Amino acid sequence: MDFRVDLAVIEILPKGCRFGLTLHNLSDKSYAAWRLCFAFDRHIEPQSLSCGNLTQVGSFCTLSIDEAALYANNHVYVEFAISTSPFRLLSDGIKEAYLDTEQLTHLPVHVSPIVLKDIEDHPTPLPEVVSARHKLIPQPASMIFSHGIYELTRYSQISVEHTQNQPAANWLADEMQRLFDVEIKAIGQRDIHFKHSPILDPEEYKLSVSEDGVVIESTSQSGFIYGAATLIQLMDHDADRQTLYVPYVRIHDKPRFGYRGVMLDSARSFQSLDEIKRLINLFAHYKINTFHWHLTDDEGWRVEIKKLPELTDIGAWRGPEEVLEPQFHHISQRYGGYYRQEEIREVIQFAAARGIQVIPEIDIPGHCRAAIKSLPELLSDPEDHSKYRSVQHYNDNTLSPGLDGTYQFLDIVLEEVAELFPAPFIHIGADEVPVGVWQKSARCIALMEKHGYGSAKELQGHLLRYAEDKLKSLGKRMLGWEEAHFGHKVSKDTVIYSWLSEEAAINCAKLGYDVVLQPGQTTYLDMAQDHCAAEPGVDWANVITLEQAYQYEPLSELSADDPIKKRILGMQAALWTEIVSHPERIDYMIFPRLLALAETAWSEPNRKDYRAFLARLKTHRSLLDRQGIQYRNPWCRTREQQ
Ligand code: TNX
Repeated sequence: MDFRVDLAVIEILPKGCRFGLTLHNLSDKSYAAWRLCFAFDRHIEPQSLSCGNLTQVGSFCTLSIDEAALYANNHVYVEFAISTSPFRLLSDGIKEAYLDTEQLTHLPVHVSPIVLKDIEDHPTPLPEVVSARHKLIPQPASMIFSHGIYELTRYSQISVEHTQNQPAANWLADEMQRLFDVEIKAIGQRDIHFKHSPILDPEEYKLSVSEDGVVIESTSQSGFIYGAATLIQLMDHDADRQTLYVPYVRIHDKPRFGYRGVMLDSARSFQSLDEIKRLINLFAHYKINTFHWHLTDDEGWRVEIKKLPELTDIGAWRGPEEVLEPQFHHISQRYGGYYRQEEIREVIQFAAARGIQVIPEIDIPGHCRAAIKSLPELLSDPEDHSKYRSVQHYNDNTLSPGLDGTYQFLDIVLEEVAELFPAPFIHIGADEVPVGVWQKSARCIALMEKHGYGSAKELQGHLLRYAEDKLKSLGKRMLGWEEAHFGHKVSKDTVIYSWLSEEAAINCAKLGYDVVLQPGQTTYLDMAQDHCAAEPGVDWANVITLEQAYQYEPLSELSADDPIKKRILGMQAALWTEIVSHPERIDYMIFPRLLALAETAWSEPNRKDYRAFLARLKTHRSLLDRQGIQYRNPWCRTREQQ
């Protein structure tokens, strides 16, 4: 490559750090005019630049130095600073870069790994464990093994007592074929029998394996899926004989929490439909029952809205020639995509067949840059002169409660989304509304005066209350991040997803809200997995080791019988995807930490034990390997270099 960019931390400041950036021209050609475009996640302080000009929109930076030509076999050097926490991870550096010159654009630039001041390499020791006899995750409520094994072959058959059990039986047959290449007939004799048992709770199931075969008892589709998931994990495969062995066992199991979710951000990085289905299918194996789909954000609008095609014609794409600037990765190309409504229906059906409900998130009023840039006539107010900067460095990403267009937009979007997703919930985001929004908007000021509001938070509450009422009229309950209750306008019917801290969850529960726990410090799968600079990820909330993910005990500071706990619907793991650009990285960030979190969501605390979990995980790896999952193997450190 003709160009290379080096970035080095040259000084650690009391808050932040200072960098030296060197752009090398390794070619024999000189360039009088040039600009370097690169992706960098932190806000560069404009006044800290030692020379040249720098613009930054989100993570997309453009640097030019009028007075410095880029001579052949020479370099230019510039310094700048950030004022957020210092860098510890290599993945914090420049992610990608390209060069534009007078004649040529998008010239590839090699990015060398960032040179950090101190290289952290303190891997968390892993307790020595012997592989467990079985590989069940999450741990069932009660399980008694007895002597003997039942053999399942290509000639084995599944029988169902009730047509309602058929989807779970089909899923089991499909998974046995996919995982072990053992094709099993879905009807016939009772090798595996799905038995309807109305005395069980909706998510409860029983599984028994004996010389008479396998019986899965439940009363609901999800209970049968959980029984099937458990059965799959109990199977040992003999490839030569094309046989599966299942130990004799009696299991009686039910979940600790009714809500066990995974949130996936499809806005910052776009995943194909097949990838979404692959993930949902894997989640079903760990008895996850909710897929929270983050479909809109500053960097992309991913859900087709038939009445507003601009949202996806424009807002689903970013790139050097697009309305939305490139961000994070693939920066020299057009990047993006969206899900057509019929594709979303397919995903919903696919998930439902695996006991998983799909909850969409339309993030408002912050995180709306893709929508605003797609529909400027409707959503942007030229007379709003407010100055703000969002956490992700945008100054134009927030819907205005003072514009009629905002309400028209909400009506159309919420109507179509409510129609599309059968779940009785819709998540409306409400996180990270930047400080300073709406302050210099005549329309917003007038609205505040009309209603006697004293703060921007009340105005935010006003807009969210509108969304809540609209959703109620459409038969849906509103869900929102913890900021949704700011301004005290939404009703207590809103469910709060706490992400900043456990304390916030307790406060919201005390205020009377139902809460889903998703604390960044223990459930964010985009956080790095160990105290090593080479670990991919971010660390603003924490470094989350497997042990920390496992040891998370929801609301541990409250006593077991504190009535506040009744307000906790459950918990959720989240994968934000700013730096998670491809399926291998998704696997690496999700597995095995999701398994640890899934066990906390499903199993009662007295059934949990980290060493015992590790022992099961050690055995469980064979199942992950069988599927080619690119997980972070805690017993094989070299993978961390990936
Ligand atoms: C915070 S959690 C966010 C996301 C980012 C994430 C990165 C929340 C409601 N907002 O917008 O992607 O941090 O870790």
